[in-house]
Amino acid sequence: MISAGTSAVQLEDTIVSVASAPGRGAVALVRLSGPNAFSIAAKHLRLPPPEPRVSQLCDVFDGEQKLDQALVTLFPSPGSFTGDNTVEFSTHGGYLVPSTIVAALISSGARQATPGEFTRRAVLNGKLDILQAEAIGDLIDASSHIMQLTALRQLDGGLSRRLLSLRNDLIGLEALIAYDVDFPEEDDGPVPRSRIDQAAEGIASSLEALLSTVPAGEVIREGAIVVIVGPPNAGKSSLFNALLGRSRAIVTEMPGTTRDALEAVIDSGKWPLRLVDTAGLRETEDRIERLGMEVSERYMRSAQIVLACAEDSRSLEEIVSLVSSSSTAPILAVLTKSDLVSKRDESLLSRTVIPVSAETGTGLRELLCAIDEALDTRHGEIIPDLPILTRARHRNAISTASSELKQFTEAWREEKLPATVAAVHLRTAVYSLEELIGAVEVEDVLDRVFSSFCVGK
Ligand SMILES: Nc1nc2c(ncn2[C@@H]2O[C@H](COP(=O)(O)OP(=O)(O)O)[C@@H](O)[C@H]2O)c(=O)[nH]1
Ligand SMILES: [Mg+2]
Repeated sequence: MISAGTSAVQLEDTIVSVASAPGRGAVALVRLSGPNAFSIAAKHLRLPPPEPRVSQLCDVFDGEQKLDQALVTLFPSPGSFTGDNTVEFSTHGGYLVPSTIVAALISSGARQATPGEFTRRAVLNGKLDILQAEAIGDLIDASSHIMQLTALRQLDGGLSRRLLSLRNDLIGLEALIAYDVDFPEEDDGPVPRSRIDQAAEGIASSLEALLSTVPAGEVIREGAIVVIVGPPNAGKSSLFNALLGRSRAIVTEMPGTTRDALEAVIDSGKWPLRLVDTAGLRETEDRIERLGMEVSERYMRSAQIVLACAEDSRSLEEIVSLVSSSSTAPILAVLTKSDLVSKRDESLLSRTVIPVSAETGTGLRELLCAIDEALDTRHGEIIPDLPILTRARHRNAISTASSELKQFTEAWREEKLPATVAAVHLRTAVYSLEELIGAVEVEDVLDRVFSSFCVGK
């Protein structure tokens, strides 16, 4: 289990913080947690303390001065978020009221919590594992519905269970090797080599399956960069606005209006998209416009999808070939202003060109579907019940486990090393999964995980 024995973790302190975001709002949440939470709270309430887990409207005082009328709820240990005695004050919102209550509680012996300290205590008290704690951070930071779902699934323990079962399989494999080493001449014969091979292969392919979710996890977390490029005046900014469903980019009839890149998030389809409107690509002497085009080119290089836009088929071909030379991302050829396309041009439309009109809205839905399909092809479809790796920490630990397992298998198959030495690789693989879940002493892992948390969580 996790040891809490370092000075950085002062579990005996009672900590307090405003848990809601600062600013004007109807209500705010002040959280007080630790061994003295109940006695500290009692000093600021005149009524006898409320029943556990029942919210009660109480006046909150600082000495003789009334600070607020708040709903107060007591959560006795261990049945609280942190696992310690906890008091939650649902106070009136705004800048002043919650902070005066926090100040009063601090004057009675509580300490201001550090970012993520409540969740950290929940981990140290065994209420959550580290993956679940990370899921809370992800849920708070989620900017798309799929990130929200992924985080909730991880909070529910989906990824933890998957990793625990892989860890147990690895330990099973270790046991087979140990048996083989200890009793090589048993009556039943040693453990058949094929059994060990199969067990190792099964685990290796499960680890690979998890690793294969990394690119999708990255897109889910960050959003897929979808860059709109094309010659000036092609209707790129109009398409950007139409896809966003609101006016964001400046649209004019003057070529060269969009000089920088504009980015906005679309979360209406399967994948979260970071749509980028860029400056038109053309030969120019204008220094600022040239800088804008350099930004376009940079975006194109980091894009997951490029929408190559033009209003006639000849310039569309040109822009598609220009994009192919500077981006490895899938390119969707988009024929803009389709409301203006002449009959002759229409006959040229191939199935690979998506005609859209920002003016009438025609083709926008088809374009969004094509983007989702291209992302499915590139990153694999999002399978609702399969855990997805969304953090570099996960990827690193599972890569380590996978490569250690490979080294074990090679050494074992070629009988290069004694089995006991080969088994050291298995131990390292087990350790890296345990570190990922937080089943070993991992103060530094905790520090890394909680460094990005907000205060009050
Ligand atoms: N008829 C029609 N005109 C459009 C459409 N999209 C853009 N335009 C016009 O084309 C001109 C250039 O549009 P804009 O979005 O600024 O192009 P950009 O330079 O590629 O960003 C503007 O006058 C727009 O009103 C469309 O779908 N249909
Ligand atoms: Mg523009």
